Amino acid sequence: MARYLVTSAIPYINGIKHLGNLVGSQLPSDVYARYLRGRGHEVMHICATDEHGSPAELAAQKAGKPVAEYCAEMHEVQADLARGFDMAFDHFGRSSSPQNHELTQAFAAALDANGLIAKVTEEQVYSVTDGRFLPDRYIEGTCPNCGFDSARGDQCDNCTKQLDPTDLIEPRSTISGATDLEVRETVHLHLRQSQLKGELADWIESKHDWPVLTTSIAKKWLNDGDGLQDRGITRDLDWGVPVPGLEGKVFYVWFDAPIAYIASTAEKFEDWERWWRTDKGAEDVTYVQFMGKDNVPFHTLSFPATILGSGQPWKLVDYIKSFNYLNYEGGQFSTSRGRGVFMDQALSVLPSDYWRWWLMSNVPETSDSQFTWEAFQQGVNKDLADVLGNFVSRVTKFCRSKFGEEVPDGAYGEEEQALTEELARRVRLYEGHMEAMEFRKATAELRAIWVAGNEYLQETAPWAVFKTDPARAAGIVRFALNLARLYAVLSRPFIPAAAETLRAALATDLDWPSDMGAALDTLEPGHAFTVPDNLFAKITDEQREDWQERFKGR
Ligand code: B3M
Ligand code: ZN
Repeated sequence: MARYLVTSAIPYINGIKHLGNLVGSQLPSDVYARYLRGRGHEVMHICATDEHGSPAELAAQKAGKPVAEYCAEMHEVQADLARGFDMAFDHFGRSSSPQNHELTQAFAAALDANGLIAKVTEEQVYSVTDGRFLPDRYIEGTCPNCGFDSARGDQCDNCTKQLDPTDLIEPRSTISGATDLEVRETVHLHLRQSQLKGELADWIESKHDWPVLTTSIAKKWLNDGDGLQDRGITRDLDWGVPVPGLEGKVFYVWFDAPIAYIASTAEKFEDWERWWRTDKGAEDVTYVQFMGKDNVPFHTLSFPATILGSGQPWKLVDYIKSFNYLNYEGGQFSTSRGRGVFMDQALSVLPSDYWRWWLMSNVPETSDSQFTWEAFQQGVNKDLADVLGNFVSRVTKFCRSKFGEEVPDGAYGEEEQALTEELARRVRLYEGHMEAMEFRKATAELRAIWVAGNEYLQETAPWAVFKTDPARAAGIVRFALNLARLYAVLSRPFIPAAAETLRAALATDLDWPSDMGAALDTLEPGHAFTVPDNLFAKITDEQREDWQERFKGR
C-alpha cells in the first residue's frame, strides 16, 4: 500500500464547464484516484474552484452580482455538478478560502526572503473611459504571435502564448470597448523565475517517464526563454489575495490557483501537511496532476518555480498527465455560442456513467479527439448496453428462472479454467495501462474483458446445456455470476454507479482480484442475490437526432 496525492486542474468559477474540460482534468483524475483506492492505496484526491482574477470579476459583473456572492453561488453549482458526475474528491475546495489567502501570502514572503521577488515600476494599460487599469481579460486585442484577433491580456487562447496587456495589437477594453487607452506607471511584484531556470530545466530533464505532451510543452516554454521571463505576479484588481504592502493590488490568479491544491487540502484536513510537506510525512507520497495542455506551462514552470523558489520542503509533483482537446461535431465547443454539451446539460439527458465511459474511451490522449453524437450512440450502445449490460442481464435472469435468486452449486471445468487464465493475463495488462494512466488502452482492455465473458456465455450456452445437464449449467452460471462481480470491481473507476448497482444486487464486496481463481470463486453456492435493473438503456436514433439539434449552438 502506497500513498498518492492526486489533483485535478481546478475549473474557473466563471461558468459551467463543457465535456471537453471535464475529460481533460476532473474525469481522468477521478478514474485514476478511484483505481488507486480500488487497489488499496491511500489516496488524497483534491479539486477546487479557481475563483480569482479578471474572469471572475467580469462574470460577476455580467450576472449583476457582487463578486464574492457570485463565486459562492457558482462554487456550489460546480461542486454539485462534480457530485453529479460521481467525482470522488476528498475535498472540492475554493481558491478564495482563507487558507489559500494565507498560503499564497506566505509563499510570496518566502520567495521575497530568497531574493526572488522584485518590485518593478511597470507600464500598464489604463483606460481613461473606465477609470482603471486593464489587466488580463479586461483587455483584448490581436495576438502579436499568431494574429488571433481576440487574444486576452494574459494569454492567447489560440496559440497559448502568455502575454502582457501591452503586447496586444489594437487593444480595447472588454468593459466598455473603449480604445482610448494609455500606458501609465504603477508598481508590481515580479517573480524572478529566470533565476530558477537551471534548476527547473534539470528537474524537467529528469522526468523521463512523463508523457511527451507534457515534456514537449514544458521544454518549448523553457527553451524559448519566453516561459521563464520574470513575470508580474500581481494585478490591479479588487478581488483576490491582497498583496501586503501594495494597496489595491492582488496576486495574479495563476499565482494563487495552484497553491489552492494545497490550501484545499488544508481547508478540510487537519493533517494536510503529511501530504504536502516532505518534512512532515510527505516524502513517501507520489503526487500526480491532471490537466489540459493549455495548463501545462503553469504546472511545469510557474508553480514549480514557486515551490522551488520558496526554499521550503513542499511536495513537488511527480507526474503530470496532460491532455489534448476534445472537439465537438467537427468544430470546437463554444461557451459563447452555446455549442456542445455542458456538464449540467449532459446530466439532464443521461446518467453520468454513460458520459464517463464514452469520454474516457475516447479521451484525447495522443491527439485531439472528437465528440460526435453518432460515435457516442455507438459507443454507449455497443460497449455498455450490448456487451456489459446484456451480459449481466442474461446471467442474472437466466439464473433466477432456472435456479432462483441464489448462486447455484456446480463445478468449474476446462472452459472456466481457460477463461480464468485469459482473464488473469488481461487484468495484468489492464492494471499496467491504468498505472501508466494510458486510459485509451485501459478502456480497450476492459472492453475486451467484458467481451470475453459474452463469448464464454455464447460458447457454453447454459440455456441449451440446462436441458440435458443441469449440473453443468449450474457451474457455468456460478462462474458467470462471479464474472459479473469481477466486472463490477474492474469497471468501477469508469462507471462507479453501475458498479455499485451491480455490487448491491450481488450482495458482495468489490475487492480487487489478486488471485484470479479465488476472485472467480468469491460468490459461493447458496449466496443470495437479486436481479439488477437494466444497467444501461440504448440510445435511440430519435434521441440522438434530438440532442444533436439541441446542442448545436447558435
Ligand atoms: N482554472 C484553467 C482551466 O480551468 C485553470 C486551471 C487552474 S489549475 C491550478 O482550464
Ligand atoms: Zn496567439
